[in-house]
Amino acid sequence: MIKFFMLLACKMKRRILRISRNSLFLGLVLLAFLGVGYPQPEKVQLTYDHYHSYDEMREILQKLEKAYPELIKVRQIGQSFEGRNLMMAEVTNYRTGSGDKKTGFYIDGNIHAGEVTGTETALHTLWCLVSRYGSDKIVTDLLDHLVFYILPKVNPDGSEFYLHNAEWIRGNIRPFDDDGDGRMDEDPANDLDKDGEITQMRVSDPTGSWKIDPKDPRNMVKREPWEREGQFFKIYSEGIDDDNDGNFNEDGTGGLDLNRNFPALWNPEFIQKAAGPYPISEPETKAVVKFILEHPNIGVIINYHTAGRLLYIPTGENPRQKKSNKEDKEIFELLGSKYTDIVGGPVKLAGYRLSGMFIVWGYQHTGAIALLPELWRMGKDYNNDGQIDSYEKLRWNDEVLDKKGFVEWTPFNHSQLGPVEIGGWREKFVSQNPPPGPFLKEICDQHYRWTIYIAKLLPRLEIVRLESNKLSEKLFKITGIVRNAGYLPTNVTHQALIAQAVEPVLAKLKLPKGAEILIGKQVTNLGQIAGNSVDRIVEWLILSPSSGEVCLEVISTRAGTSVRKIRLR
Ligand SMILES: [Ca+2]
Ligand SMILES: [Ca+2]
Ligand SMILES: [Ca+2]
Ligand SMILES: [Ca+2]
Ligand SMILES: [Zn+2]
Repeated sequence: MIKFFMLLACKMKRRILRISRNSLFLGLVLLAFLGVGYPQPEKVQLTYDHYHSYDEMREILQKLEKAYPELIKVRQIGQSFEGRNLMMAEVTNYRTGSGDKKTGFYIDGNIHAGEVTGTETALHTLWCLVSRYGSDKIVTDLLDHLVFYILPKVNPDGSEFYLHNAEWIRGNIRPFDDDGDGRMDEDPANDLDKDGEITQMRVSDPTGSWKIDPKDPRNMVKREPWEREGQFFKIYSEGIDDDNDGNFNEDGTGGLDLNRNFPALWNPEFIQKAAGPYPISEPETKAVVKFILEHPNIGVIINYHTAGRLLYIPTGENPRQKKSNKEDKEIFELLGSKYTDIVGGPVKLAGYRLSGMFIVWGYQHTGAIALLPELWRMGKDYNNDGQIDSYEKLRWNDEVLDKKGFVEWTPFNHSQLGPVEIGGWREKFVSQNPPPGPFLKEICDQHYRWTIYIAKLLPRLEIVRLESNKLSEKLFKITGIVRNAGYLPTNVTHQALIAQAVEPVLAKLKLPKGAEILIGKQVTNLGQIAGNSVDRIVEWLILSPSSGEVCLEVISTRAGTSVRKIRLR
């Protein structure tokens, strides 16, 4: 502790020396500040130069919690298959009330093992929120009224495996029979050329269906059906056919897809591959579902993925009535168009072709605004036609990545295939995730800005006035004026009503001892209150022998709780 203060004093001294003119005054202010016993927390730095491992993520969360104890509480919401704690940061200004009394905004990343950009985006959002509290007016206001639940790694086992092995992985780590041959994980990829990356192998073969692109020999293109002359190739993923079934790398480590394991529109393996034996069969998905159901205040769910630079929104379909919720579709479209403005990517509907998806469950079963941004798309659309073709990718590799994103085809003597060439795109930190650095930072910034935009639309219950009028001796008229000061209704979505996920807004009046209500109810049901709507007026007639205090508490599942007191007079 003493060391900490000495360090701080040293820093202060250096700062004071730098300031020339008003140094005495400022110095006094700073010393007074120190003397009162409010040392400024050591700032926690967040870097974008690499992808954070599970331990590094945990350390960042713990450091932030230590630096901003009035804004963050870190907790574990469950454990992964391998026993890692699923670490979540709850972020709100605790001085204005506990999290469960505020609208909840849930954010997670890295449910797919390799989509580690989601972890960084979640950490960046967390870091921005706490480090800007007090200096940024909007963030300050949001943390005073909302609670963010941030889970940077839904699938920490898969994430660790992805970050520390050459082999690619999508699901969790639990052994899984990808190819249905009755054996689990029997043929993983192998980094034959030991460059830390699984790329591709091309093998000259007259029956092959690929050929070298004459426009760029790095590129492989499909052989035309009529082509007889020329050199043709077969392409395999880099590795050995460990089980000699003729396929390469068809059953690697793990394989169960956590984002097909949620309890909405779930289907068994023979319909939806990698869905798992039953919904929330996995500890990771079960923990997420349990947490969300235990926090009915959650009005928004953002589930970060990486492939495509686009936003998936729910269709807005209401499965009970087999029709779309018009008002919800409009909200999704609004958030989608804002996504396109800020991030630059298109918006797609998360159709029901894919079963057991988190956002479909989040929307249909809990009525949350549930969104799935795909954070990254490699390459550059040089001719602005909306597509990035292989030449644009290669040009981007040459000009922007200094040719480091593509492994040049290099001869290799394969134990089963004979002479092959190994090469192709680097998958992990070029194709699936951006190379660390400015690309990553930009993605984090853009999605943070979009998150703030959504947060600003959330409902906000306020008691704008509470009045007491003495009508006669012992007789008082109490008037409360209640407002939803947000844009969205107190139920957030229409689906929340269909799914019975929200309670009506209740106005509860607490009276001083011996008082009784003559007209009005102790608990008044205000139903749901639309955003930007006319104020609700609640009135009571009270008989009270003494001039005590009345307290009005207005409670909503997803629009927060507001409390106000007044003396009878
Ligand atoms: Ca197998
Ligand atoms: Ca497997
Ligand atoms: Ca390799
Ligand atoms: Ca095989
Ligand atoms: Zn994904």
